[in-house]
Amino acid sequence: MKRILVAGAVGQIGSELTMELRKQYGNENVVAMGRKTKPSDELLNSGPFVYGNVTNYDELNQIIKDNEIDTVYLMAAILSAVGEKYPQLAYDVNMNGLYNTLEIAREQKLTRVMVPSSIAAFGPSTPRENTPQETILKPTTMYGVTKVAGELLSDYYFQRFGVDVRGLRYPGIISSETLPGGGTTDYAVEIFYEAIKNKKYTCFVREDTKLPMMYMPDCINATIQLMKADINKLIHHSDFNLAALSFTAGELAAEIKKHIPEFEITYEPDFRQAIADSWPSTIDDSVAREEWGWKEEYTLEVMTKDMIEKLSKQLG
Ligand code: AKB
Repeated sequence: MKRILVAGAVGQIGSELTMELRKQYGNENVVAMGRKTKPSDELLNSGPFVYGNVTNYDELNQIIKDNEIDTVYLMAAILSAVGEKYPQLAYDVNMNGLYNTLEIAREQKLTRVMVPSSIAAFGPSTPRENTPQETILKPTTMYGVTKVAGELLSDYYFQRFGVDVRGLRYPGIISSETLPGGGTTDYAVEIFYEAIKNKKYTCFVREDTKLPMMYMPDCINATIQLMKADINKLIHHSDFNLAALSFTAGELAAEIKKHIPEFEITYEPDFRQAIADSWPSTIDDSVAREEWGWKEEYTLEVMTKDMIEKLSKQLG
C-alpha cells in the first residue's frame, strides 16, 4: 500500500495535490505536512496533518518513520521573487530540504520521491522560443540555481543510490483555490482576483511579457501521471520540460475582458520583470509527451472561463 507525505501541503500546488492524492489513495494514506501557515479546514479535516520543517533532518525523518511513508512529494520551496529578497533562505529551504529528503529516501529505502523543478532552471542565455529539453542551464536567480542543482542532485541519487526521484520543470501555475506565494508568475493569478473584485489590476510585468503557464488541473495530472509512469519507459528522471500554454500579460488581460468588459489593466514593471525576461516564452516538452504520455487539457479560453466562474462564486 502507498503511504504518501506531501511536504508543503499548505502551498498553492501542495494543497490541491494533497486533496487529489487523498481521492486516489484514500484520505488516511496521504499525510499533509505544513510548516507555519494554518491549513484550510478541508485539508485539516479530510486526513492526517502534521507540522514539520524540511530543513530539519531529524524532524522530517521522524515524521516519515512514524507515518510509515513510502512516497514523498516535496512541494515545500521558496519561489523566485521571495528568493531574490531572501537568497539565503531560498538556498536553505530548497537545497537543504531536498538533501534531507533524498538522504532519508536513501536510508529508509522509500519507493518514490517527487522533486519539482521549474522554468526558473533556464536563464538569459537559454533559447527563449521552444526551449529544448537539453539546453543551457545558467539561471540568474537563487531559486533557479537551486532548481538546476536540485535536478542534478536528484539524478545523482537515482544513478548512484537507486532512489526513484522524478521531477518536472513547472511553468507558472494558475489556480483558484490557494494563492501562490512569492513567484514571478503570480501576476497571472492575481489578475483574476483583482478583475473580479475591483475590475482593475496593476500588473508588475510589461504587457508583452510572454511566459509558459498551466492551469492547476493539468499541473496536478502531470505530477501524478509522472509519479505513476513505468520506470522502464523513463530515460529522463528529474528534469522533464513541461508545457501547456504560453501567453503575454496583455493576451491574458484581453481574454479576461471578454468576460468582464469593464476590466482595466495598467503596467508598472518592478524587479520581477528582470526575472521574467530571463525565462523562456515557449517550451518544447516533446520528451515528456514521448516518455510518459503527457498531454494538457486546458486552453487559455477554457481556463479563463473556469477561473472566472470559480472565483466569482468564491468571492461572492
Ligand atoms: C515562480 O514564478 O517563481 C514560480 C515558477 C515558475 O517556478 N511560479
